[in-house]
Amino acid sequence: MADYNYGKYLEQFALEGEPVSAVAYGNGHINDTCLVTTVCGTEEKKYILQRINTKVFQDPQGLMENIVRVTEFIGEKIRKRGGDPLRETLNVISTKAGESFYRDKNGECWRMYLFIDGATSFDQVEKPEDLYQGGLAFGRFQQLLSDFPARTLHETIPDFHNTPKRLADFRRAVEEDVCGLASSVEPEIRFILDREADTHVLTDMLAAGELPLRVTHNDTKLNNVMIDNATGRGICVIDLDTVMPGLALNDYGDLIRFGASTAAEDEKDLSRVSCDLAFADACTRGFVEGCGGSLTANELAMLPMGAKLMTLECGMRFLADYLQGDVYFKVHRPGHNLDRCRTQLKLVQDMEEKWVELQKIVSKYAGRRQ
Ligand code: ADP
Ligand code: GN1
Ligand code: MG
Repeated sequence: MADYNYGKYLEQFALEGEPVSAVAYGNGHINDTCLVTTVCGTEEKKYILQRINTKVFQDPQGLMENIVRVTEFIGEKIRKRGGDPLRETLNVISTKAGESFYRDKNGECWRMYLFIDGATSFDQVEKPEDLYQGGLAFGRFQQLLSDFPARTLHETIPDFHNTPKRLADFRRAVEEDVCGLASSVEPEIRFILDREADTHVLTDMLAAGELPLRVTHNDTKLNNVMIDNATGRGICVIDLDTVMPGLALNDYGDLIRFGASTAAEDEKDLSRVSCDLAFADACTRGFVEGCGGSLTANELAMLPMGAKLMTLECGMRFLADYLQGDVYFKVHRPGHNLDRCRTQLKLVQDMEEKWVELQKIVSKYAGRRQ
């Protein structure tokens, strides 16, 4: 966002105080995020300004409508429970015209949130306790939305976690091979195609009525939870762009994909990448507890499959993007998406080798759910 003149966006919003700085912030792969500071008398206020990625989210109006409704719904519950709705949910700052976002004359869409101060979003796991807290926060988030009218939510990215559809998109990227890179990544392509039978296991169960459709977050990376610096508690789930009807298994799966990995998502040295069972244990304990006994027997039984499929799906999305010339995920170096794909495939392989242990972890917490 370095080239933007933020002033003209900031003046559109109903902020407290005068903006004094705006700096690029965070490590998301999708939106452009900026930390804004204002001064109000002797007091400083902080906000988040984001440019919504409208290539990825093509209906910003529907997306913001979802976010406003979901955050108000959660905020109300937090208030009733005596919590702090200014820190325990995102708070959208309206524009001076009373809108939830501002569309500039070039069609770019901007939104603002209150900044959640005194809390950290971890890009890399530092300790299992953070994973437990992350799992707990995402499980609770799903619970808080269990009585939200799911059908009234806009589907912000259609088929977002439809893994068979993702595989079809991946195949097309390989066949089209627009950058002429496919022959250099044959082992990775083969690894993915060899697992075709797995890709539709959960969607088949959903279609057969064996898994429930819930309101889910759909992007449950640890860095989408704010962990309170003082208490160590996961206080707020952020990055709500993909909240829509989905599978609890995908939220669990993405949590494990990112949280149980021993290395960064873009680690180049694959010998450092594996699925850590203590990390997986902490994520599982938190998530199952956070869901508060609501997961069905089928959901519990399929949790390891959720972890494997979310990781495989993410791997194929990174590789498809590499083959298509890095058009979706932000990249910071040549081959970045390929490096990311390779970590995901390494994790899938490791999960397959540790399948029995992963099932044991799930059984341990599944038994305690009532
Ligand atoms: P992306 O979709 O690009 O991942 P996010 O909404 O997750 O965008 O924001 C990117 C990062 O900005 C987050 O990982 C977090 O560090 C920070 N962030 C976003 N919203 C807030 C907020 N309200 N308060 C504090 N930090 C935030
Ligand atoms: C993106 O927005 P961010 O960085 O939290 C992506 C997720 C991927 C993730 C991989 C809308 O998440 O689906 O799992 O990168 N979000 C979208 O790190 O595509
Ligand atoms: Mg994010």
